[in-house]
Amino acid sequence: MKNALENLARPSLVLVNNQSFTYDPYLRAYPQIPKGLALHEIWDMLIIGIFLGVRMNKNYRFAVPEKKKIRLIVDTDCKNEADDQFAVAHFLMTDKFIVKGLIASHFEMNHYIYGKEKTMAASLAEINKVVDIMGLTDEYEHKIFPGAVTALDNEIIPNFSVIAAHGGAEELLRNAAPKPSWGSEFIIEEALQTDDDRPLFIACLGSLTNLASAILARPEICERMTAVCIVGGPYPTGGFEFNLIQDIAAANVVFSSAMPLWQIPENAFKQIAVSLAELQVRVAPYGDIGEYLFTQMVEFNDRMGDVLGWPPGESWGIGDQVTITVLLEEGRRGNYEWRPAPVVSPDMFYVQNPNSRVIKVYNSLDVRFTMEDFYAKLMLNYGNK
Ligand SMILES: [Ca+2]
Repeated sequence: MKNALENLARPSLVLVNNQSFTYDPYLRAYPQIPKGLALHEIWDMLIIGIFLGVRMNKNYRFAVPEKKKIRLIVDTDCKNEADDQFAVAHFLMTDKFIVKGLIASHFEMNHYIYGKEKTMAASLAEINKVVDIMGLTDEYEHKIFPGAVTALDNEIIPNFSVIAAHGGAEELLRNAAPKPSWGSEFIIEEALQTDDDRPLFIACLGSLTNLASAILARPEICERMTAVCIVGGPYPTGGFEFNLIQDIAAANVVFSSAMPLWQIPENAFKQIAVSLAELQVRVAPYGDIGEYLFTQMVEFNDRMGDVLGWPPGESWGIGDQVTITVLLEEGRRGNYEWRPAPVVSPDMFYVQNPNSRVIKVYNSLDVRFTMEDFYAKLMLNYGNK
């Protein structure tokens, strides 16, 4: 297997690699977005922007009205299995989204391939790889950030029963400590900036550590952005779910916070099922990115050949893309309900917290809308390559 860290040799990330992803809150040494630009730099960016715009949108015979675009941060455990890569490609081909940054999440509860405290680095390398293959390296060079290496390390979980008994969002937030990273710092920076008042969303496709850390460090960001999270088992009971087990404490922070939350639980996100034959026909022929998305999924499927439980063999629950679905579709579709945010128990069951705020919980998602939009964008942007 190729070393997942080799892609970190890109100049903008050498510092990250050398520092082994440790974060020094005093140095604040994460890649800075330039605040002031010389005239020739602005001209260069305009030329690059025009070039990229033509390349990415040359066959879109429509334009998304500027006022209907949204700012977006994508937080992804990109190398965990094989579907985040599809979602990243879908986000970057969608004109409604102004992708301000991509953050790498850890998946430490599934560290067996990459090793302990190396899963975030694997995600970071994979985000860079997908962006490079799509030909967008220059556009996103300063927009890809390492997240936390491990989950929150606080005492929320052991204290859960006490916290739940006291109805406690406030107690949860008081007991939790953030795990700062360049990713969580970027969330805060983007949420608190005042230059662009278009709505800000964060799509969380993996563990919630980075979002929870940002909330704990600067709770005022909750008034300035909305979270769309693929997390949790089906209601009303909950139970095991992969993203949730990565950091149950972080999920409790997000549920208990004041940030508007659209939760997509497992019974909803698993509805986006595709077959490998479908992907061979609809994805693999379209550019280097189409070939990569398909082959990396087939390789992962082969690697898991002796694991009987999952994946099923020739299909995939391509769940991460539902974050795109809910941000693109009409809001009055009625495929969700409003529920009081629960507290999550150590075994991932939902415990009702009658004092909590309400969150939007999706119960169904449109597979046709999701996948046809993705296939069409892939064909329009990479059909001749
Ligand atoms: Ca994921």
